[in-house]
Amino acid sequence: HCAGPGLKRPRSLPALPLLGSLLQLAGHPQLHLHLWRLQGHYGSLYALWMGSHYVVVVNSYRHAKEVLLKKGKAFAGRPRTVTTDLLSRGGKDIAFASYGPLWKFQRKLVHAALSMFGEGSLALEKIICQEAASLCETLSTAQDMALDVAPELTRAVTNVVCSLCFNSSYRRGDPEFEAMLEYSQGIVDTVAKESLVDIFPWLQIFPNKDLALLKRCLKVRDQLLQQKFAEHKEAFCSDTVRDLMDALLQVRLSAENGSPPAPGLSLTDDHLLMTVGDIFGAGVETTTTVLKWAVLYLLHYPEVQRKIQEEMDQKIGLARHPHLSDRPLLPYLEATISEVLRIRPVSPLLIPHVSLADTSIGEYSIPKGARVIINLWSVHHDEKEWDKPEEFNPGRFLDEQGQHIHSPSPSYLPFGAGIRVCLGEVLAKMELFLFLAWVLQRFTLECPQGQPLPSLEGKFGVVLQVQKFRVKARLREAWRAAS
Ligand code: HEM
Ligand code: PLO
Repeated sequence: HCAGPGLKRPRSLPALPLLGSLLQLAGHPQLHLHLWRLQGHYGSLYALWMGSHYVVVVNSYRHAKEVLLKKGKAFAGRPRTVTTDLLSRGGKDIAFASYGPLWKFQRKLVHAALSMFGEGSLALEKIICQEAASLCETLSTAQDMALDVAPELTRAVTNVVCSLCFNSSYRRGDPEFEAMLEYSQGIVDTVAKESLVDIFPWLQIFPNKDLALLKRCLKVRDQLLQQKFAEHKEAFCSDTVRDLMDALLQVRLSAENGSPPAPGLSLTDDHLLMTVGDIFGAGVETTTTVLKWAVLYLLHYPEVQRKIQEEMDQKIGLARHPHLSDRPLLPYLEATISEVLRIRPVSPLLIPHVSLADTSIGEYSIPKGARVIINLWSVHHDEKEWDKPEEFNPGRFLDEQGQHIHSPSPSYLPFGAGIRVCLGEVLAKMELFLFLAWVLQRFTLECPQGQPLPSLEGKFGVVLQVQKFRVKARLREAWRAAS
């Protein structure tokens, strides 16, 4: 393509015909770290070829904000890939659907439904607190044992989204929940990793272990979604909209009665299913991942944990449970959550964006159809913006008066920004605050005796995963004395 006047093309990694820049990428499973390191040689914005796809990698917040905010609409597309097409039935969801009237409509619907049932509502706070209480119950029965907290955290979070999406919940050991854990792990392990099948779609004609696993997991997920869908259709009554599934059915009903999302367009069953699937999947995997990272960092930084507990003892005491309205009282806990989201971004490369027209980023020309990867890891670890970026220091998110601030640097975008910004930010922050506050009011989390501190290294994928680890939850003396 032709660079416009005054514009230049991004510097490109070496590329071979057909293979593209594969030789520079192969053998680096931690793609976010590799793309971050390549800046040293190619500068903060560079290009590469994934097979026949032209990809631009953005590592600085200025360019990231130009893509997401200033030119949000020009970069609002999504690529089609083999794995995300399987996950979303060819982009019939929200996250992996390209820009268009149906995507817009689905986003608006979910946004409205989330504000109706969720965000800020007392009903939702009550559900989260109920799950927090049940989580604390489990921790106290497993006291002083080396417990794998991951399934417990996942169940707590799952039950919140489950009640939001399906007006249902899971008990401990529920076989449907165990099945969900297994299929979701399989999906996270295989989807949207810029893996070989996504770069070379023709590879799917050969036997491929990952692709087979993904298909197997999707079959289980689809059965589960389908069953919930059938139950909701059966019980649907337009007077009482109980959850997101009902809300979507309701909108479809009114579309059938003459108000379609856009002329000639309609929401099919697949669209409804994939939309709920997105919210359910995102609702579970993201928030759980952050909670796991938070617990892991608290094991590594006991002084941070102590400070959170001191703040809680002073501001809330031990005679009552934490509420959402306590958020302004607990700036150090809020700062800790912000720092976890910085140092281990859930979505280290966001979801790739695609340019919908010839355009530019900074002084670089970008052709229509380019895939743009925003490296959030680089944005959150930029040494020009963050003092000792690898150091875990919640204090960065406090001002001189000790109040929580959004960010000390503009180089902070844990939920993305612009028209593709995360739909679940408010919900996720409610959950993170309440779950951590409830647990830390009662327990001190420790590394089991005689075991080394678990690794802080993440595992790259569609979310930045935490490696398995065990925790000892010790009931706090103060709590024991108070009750
Ligand atoms: C998209 C972060 C929780 C639903 C995203 C994106 C990020 C993100 C970085 C991609 C933005 C982009 O591609 O430009 C997070 C973090 C979370 C979280 C850090 C937890 C702490 C949630 C929850 C939900 C959710 C709880 C569901 C209720 C979505 C959806 C999208 C999205 C549907 C796709 C939006 C679109 O493509 O239009 N999120 N998220 N997220 N998130 Fe979240
Ligand atoms: C997680 C595994 C689920 O089984 C399916 C699913 C649906 C939506 C995805 C989510 C997974 C991973 C995190 C994603 C989310 C949509 C938006 C979110 C990609 C694959 C983020 C962080 O961008």
